[in-house]
Amino acid sequence: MEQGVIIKGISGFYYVKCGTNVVTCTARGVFRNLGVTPIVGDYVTFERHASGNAQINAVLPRRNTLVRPYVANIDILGIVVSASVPEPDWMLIDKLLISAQCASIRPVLILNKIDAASTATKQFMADYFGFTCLNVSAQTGQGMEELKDLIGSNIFCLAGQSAVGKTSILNSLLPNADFAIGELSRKTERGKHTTRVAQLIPFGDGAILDTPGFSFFDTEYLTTEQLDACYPEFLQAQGCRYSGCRHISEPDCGVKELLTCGKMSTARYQRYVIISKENEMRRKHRYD
Ligand SMILES: Nc1nc2c(ncn2[C@@H]2O[C@H](COP(=O)(O)OP(=O)(O)OP(=O)(O)O)[C@@H](O)[C@H]2O)c(=O)[nH]1
Ligand SMILES: [Mg+2]
Ligand SMILES: [Zn+2]
Repeated sequence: MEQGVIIKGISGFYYVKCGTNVVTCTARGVFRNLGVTPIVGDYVTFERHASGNAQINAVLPRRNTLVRPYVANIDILGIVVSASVPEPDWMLIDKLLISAQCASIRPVLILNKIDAASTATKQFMADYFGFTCLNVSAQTGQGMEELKDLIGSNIFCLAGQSAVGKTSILNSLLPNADFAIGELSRKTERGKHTTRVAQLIPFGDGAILDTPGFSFFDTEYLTTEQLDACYPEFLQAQGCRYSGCRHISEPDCGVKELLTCGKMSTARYQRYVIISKENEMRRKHRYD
């Protein structure tokens, strides 16, 4: 039995990196019965058969799993935001921040295309109190040294909307890489989903995962406490009159006081309320 890490999966075939080799494996039928699908980032054991086929036997316990993008065993989630086009979807960004933190993955915000930045987007980034934010440009190379330092020996996953420049960043970090990048649609100024599958690429003592862009996303079911723990802003709050305060319509709410004294952005708070209500809906449906 050998062990390796899945670097890519395409229609039932898994590419497993084992030392310097990459072995193409299928997964045993038993996975389907157990409802376990091996995913990129998984450590697996596999066996080579005399026929030349190789088969994954087991997925080793995961340190963490993300659903969007669907990858495992990540140290840092690099949430890539475009400083120009496509226009950032801040709700998607907030939800990605939440999902990373709930999976005990450190999120960092990477503002790419800083060479073509709109002032509005730069201002919105200031709303993200308490998170690491890096300004970079895959085009000019600005900020790439800092990004390299940040990646270090970590497993670093790039995530975000289509055409924010995830693959461009990867190409810029790897001197000889030439992964396909895509234009934006001229009419809609949106991405064309150039990267189709997640891929793990060794990088120094760590690795980078490039993933397909997406625009729709729901967080896992969360309690108010779990959700609140994802907002570093709330740490500055003085406390709420009611325990179990949802910070929506309750009187003497410490979180709402943050808004009046400018310690939390109104836009981020408004999205918090939407996410909180979505979670409440899901909680209700769970017990129906
Ligand atoms: N001005 C500018 N354009 C950039 C920069 N980085 C990427 N782009 C452009 O943005 C477009 C999309 O880049 P990609 O790297 O394909 O974006 P992606 O996030 O990988 O997109 P998907 O694979 O579809 O999810 C391309 O036209 C790039 O040339 C940058 O730093 N500055
Ligand atoms: Mg891409
Ligand atoms: Zn409150």
